[in-house]
Amino acid sequence: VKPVGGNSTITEKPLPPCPEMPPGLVGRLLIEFSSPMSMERVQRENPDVQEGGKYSPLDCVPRQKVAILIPFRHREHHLKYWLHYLHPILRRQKVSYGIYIINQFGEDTFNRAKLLNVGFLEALRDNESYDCFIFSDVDLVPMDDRNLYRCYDQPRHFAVAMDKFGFRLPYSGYFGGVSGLSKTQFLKINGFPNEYWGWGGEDDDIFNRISLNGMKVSRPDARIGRYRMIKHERDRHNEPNPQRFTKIQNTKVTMKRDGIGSLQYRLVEMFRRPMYTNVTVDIGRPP
Ligand code: UDH
Ligand code: NGS
Repeated sequence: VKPVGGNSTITEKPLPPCPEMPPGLVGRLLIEFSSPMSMERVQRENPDVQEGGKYSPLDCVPRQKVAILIPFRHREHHLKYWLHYLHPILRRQKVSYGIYIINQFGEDTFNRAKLLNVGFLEALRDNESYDCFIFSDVDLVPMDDRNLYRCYDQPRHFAVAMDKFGFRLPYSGYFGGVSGLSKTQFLKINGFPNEYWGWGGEDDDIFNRISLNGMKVSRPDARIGRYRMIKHERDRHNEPNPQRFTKIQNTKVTMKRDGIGSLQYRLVEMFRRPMYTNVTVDIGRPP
């Protein structure tokens, strides 16, 4: 108890740790993408989010600091919906987090996994104390806030029941859409592969890395891990990669040389918007 002038006192009670299961969750959510959305509205409805899309609960001490990384190029329309739905969910979940949009510079072939490797390093450069990394596609919104965006004892796959797959896992080794690894788990698998240019296979390679390093994927119950995907056409410069089938056969050999340890890129710019931090990066092009 600190005396503060006169006879008034302020009692400084230490904050409790944030609960395992936050009490303010609502469960199943109504998610739709037909009403128009604007960044102004997202900002207006999330006044407690700090510059750069950062937030920390005020009434408890979070157990983890979570960097949420989104691979990105030309999907502004999807990003508005993602931010609109996710900021309130993460707030109810009592997550301490920062949102990072990892934007691929130029128009060469897209490379999702390499962008996520860049996101890992750039988020750590921004704040050394992140200990959990969640990797989310920009077009995937959870339909239940009990699907907690934090890290677990084993690498986590969150998007287990997507609408486009009839709310089921498409195959048992599926690790796409939304996943999360602690810093230690991520470094143990040498991060993600840098050499998957174009669509497909990189998530299977990550699954292989996890298994080959003696870890096991953890998942929520399919009744809770439900997702809606914003419907869209195939992007330009992200054609299916014809090499993906042979590449995923070779993870055991390639993961040693290809990963976070061999990542090369050129940071083009980094700037903060009210609802997110943008990291624009030149990751080169396929050989
Ligand atoms: N992404 C971009 N821009 C691109 C490509 C990909 O931002 O040009 C990001 C985005 O976060 C996206 C993620 O990478 O959610 C995964 O890419 P994707 O959405 O293209 O992959 P998905 O499997 O779709 O969802 C593949 C094309 C499906 C075409 C269906 C036509 N009816
Ligand atoms: C597998 C792909 C994965 C992809 C998954 C779902 O076949 O990268 O389909 O695709 N693996 C290979 O191509 C080797 S989806 O239905 O979302 O287009 O995530």
